[in-house]
Amino acid sequence: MKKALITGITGQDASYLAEFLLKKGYKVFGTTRRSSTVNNERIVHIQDQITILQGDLLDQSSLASALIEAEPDEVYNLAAQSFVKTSWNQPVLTGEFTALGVTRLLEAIRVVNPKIKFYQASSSEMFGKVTESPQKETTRFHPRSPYGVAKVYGHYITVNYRESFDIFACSGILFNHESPRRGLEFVTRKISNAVARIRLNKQDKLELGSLEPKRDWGFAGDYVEAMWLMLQQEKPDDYVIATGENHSVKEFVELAFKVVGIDDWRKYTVWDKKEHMRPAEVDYLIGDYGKAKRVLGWTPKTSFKTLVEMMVKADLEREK
Ligand code: NDP
Ligand code: GDR
Repeated sequence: MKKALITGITGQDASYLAEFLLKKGYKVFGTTRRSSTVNNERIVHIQDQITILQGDLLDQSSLASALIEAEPDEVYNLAAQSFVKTSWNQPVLTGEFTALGVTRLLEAIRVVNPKIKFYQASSSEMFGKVTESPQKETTRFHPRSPYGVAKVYGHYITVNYRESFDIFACSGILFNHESPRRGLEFVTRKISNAVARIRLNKQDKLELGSLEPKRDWGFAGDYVEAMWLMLQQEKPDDYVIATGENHSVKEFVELAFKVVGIDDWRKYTVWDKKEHMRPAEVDYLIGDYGKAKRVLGWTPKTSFKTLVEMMVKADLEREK
């Protein structure tokens, strides 16, 4: 039986990856940082099948202890301070978690067992102010937030440990992926949740920043398979994972309201609100997943329309 350890097991992606690996017959371990309240809503349905260990990206010895205890074949580093906007309020902490945290984990792997295969959750935010479209593995990075800068560090330290110590380390450059389990502060879930609440007369308005940014939005459940596939190859490498299609925030809003039968979305939406704008914006992202398709045999399965419907319907159920 193969063993996998996932950092950030309470997060969106980890919940889907854990389900996926359990179905493949893996023994799954997940790390959490200590918290004074229970924080397991995304994994409560599979919690009795997972072994939870304590591990904080700020504390290298806790990561080494988790590796010693779990003895994993594969480690998926999904833990991070992942909300871009917060990274301007907490730039140093974001660097500690999202950048140096990767080195702490790689160092723990190097010392405990360098044969462990490693997946790093890199991001399309590294492309930032894009220099070409669609973006692929060779596109130059120009991050636009402390989060994006931290992810560039995480990406290159992964490449460096692969080249320096021959560690099987892969970096998945994933474009935005969403689900009904997405955190409420991210724009897609903020919209789906507000639309459901407006439909049920529990909320009056949806307040947003700019409606113009375009993102390549996929379904998280599809993307975790690509993470696993990267670690099943003969050689470690880096891959862009995306849908190859992008849509504006405005299109997401329009479609989400349509799902609940509201055509006049403008009546319920306020935008260009200063508190939701960012000091530097990423305007346009669209990914080329050609390499992943060619080498991994991976393609996205869920369309934009299906994703929006899935999220709005799940929020309607929850809010009822
Ligand atoms: P989430 O924000 O849902 O989950 C992040 C996880 O990291 C949570 O479990 C959180 O724990 C944990 N965490 C945060 N800080 C620490 C710390 N110091 N030590 C240990 N754990 C910590 O993120 P997603 O599931 O959406 O994303 C997973 C990864 O993929 C992240 O690294 C993200 O940056 C990256 N990514 C995500 C994309 C997306 O569109 N979803 C796209 C590209 C990359 P807690 O519950 O305690 O806060
Ligand atoms: P992003 O996701 O920054 O792309 O990072 P987010 O959903 O926060 O923003 C997407 C775009 O929508 C615009 N926007 C708003 N965003 C939020 N959160 N709230 C608003 O009210 C709002 N109004 C407009 C944003 O400015 C932005 O342009 C996500 C995270 O999961 C990262 O961890 C991951 O690396 C990247 O996706 C790929």
